[in-house]
Amino acid sequence: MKITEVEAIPFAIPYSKPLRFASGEVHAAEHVLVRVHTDEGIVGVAEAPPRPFTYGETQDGIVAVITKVFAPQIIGLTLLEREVVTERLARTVGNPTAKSAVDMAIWDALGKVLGLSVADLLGGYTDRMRVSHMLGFDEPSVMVNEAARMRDTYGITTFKVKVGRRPVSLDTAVVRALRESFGDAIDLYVDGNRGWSASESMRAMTEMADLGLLFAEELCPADDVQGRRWLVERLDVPFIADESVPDPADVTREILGGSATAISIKTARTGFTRSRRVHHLAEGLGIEVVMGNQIDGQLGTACTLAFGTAFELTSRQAGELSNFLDMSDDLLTEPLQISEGVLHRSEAPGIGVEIDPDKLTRYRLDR
Ligand code: MUC
Ligand code: MG
Repeated sequence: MKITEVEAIPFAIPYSKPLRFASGEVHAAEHVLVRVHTDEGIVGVAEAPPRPFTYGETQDGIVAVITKVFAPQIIGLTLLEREVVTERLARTVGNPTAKSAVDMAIWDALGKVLGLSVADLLGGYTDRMRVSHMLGFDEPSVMVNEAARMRDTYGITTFKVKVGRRPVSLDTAVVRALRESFGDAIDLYVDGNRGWSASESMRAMTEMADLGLLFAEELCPADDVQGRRWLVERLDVPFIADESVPDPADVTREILGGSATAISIKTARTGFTRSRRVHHLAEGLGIEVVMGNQIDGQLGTACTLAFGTAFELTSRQAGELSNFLDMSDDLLTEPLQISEGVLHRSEAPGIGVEIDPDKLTRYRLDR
């Protein structure tokens, strides 16, 4: 069970439809595939999505920190020493998706060695999650058509609408058009990616007060400390902290400080080991959780699903598990299948998915 090698392979797969939101936009999945090899020939995999606009990481930086810093720190440890790995990686500041991919690839390898799924190793609560689809910036009619396509093709009825544009009416018009088109047949919530000020957020939420939103997420920056507390105190829906809570300590600070009342857990940024800490903390604080999407490919989505299905709290709400549908292709041998608005997890050992070697050869950037 000894770790013998850690690979970080950059790859790029174009999106068929770019995703636009207040803090940035994504046209291609320029991610890093992490492979952790063991002395028994088992290989664990996971992917790191660079999000410079959220965490400051880049594809080249992720490859460099994994191969030059993390690999030498963990080669020789066993798959059971995950807390030692976590402690060693924590010596480097930042780099959340690079750390998380290494952590999840180790869990994948461990599951494969034991013949057990990661979801069962973590908690084994359920085998499925309802899916929530994220709608990026566009005209109201385009976003309504996209939601209709997702409902008709995949049975998805929960939508997270990207907001944070100016004037706020650009976004409130979209949410209203969605509600008017689908009535109560869909659930809606909004994510501002820090695009608005606290007062703009309040104005937008007041305008949308009759639209029955489930949640509001990161409408304004957590660094606007007083403004955000003022906003959160006045809202009558849970306010989800996402990019403002990359670590368990941030969850504690934001929730106890009154700057959020719910959190997004993203395995892309807290792996399995630290997501478990975040989950336990959320349970202890008594706050709601949504399994978020770091604009993941299918491998990253399988990781989110593995973690989300492990616990009652993480599987209660629809999880953001469908952004890969906007990619032109992927790396897996068996594509994930969403039907009737639900994604079932694989029973196979580890994360439960396999990388297609031909696809990897086609999309990798280092050869
Ligand atoms: C999300 O929930 O915010 C967009 C930026 C980011 O960091 O994650 C995505 C989705
Ligand atoms: Mg978000």
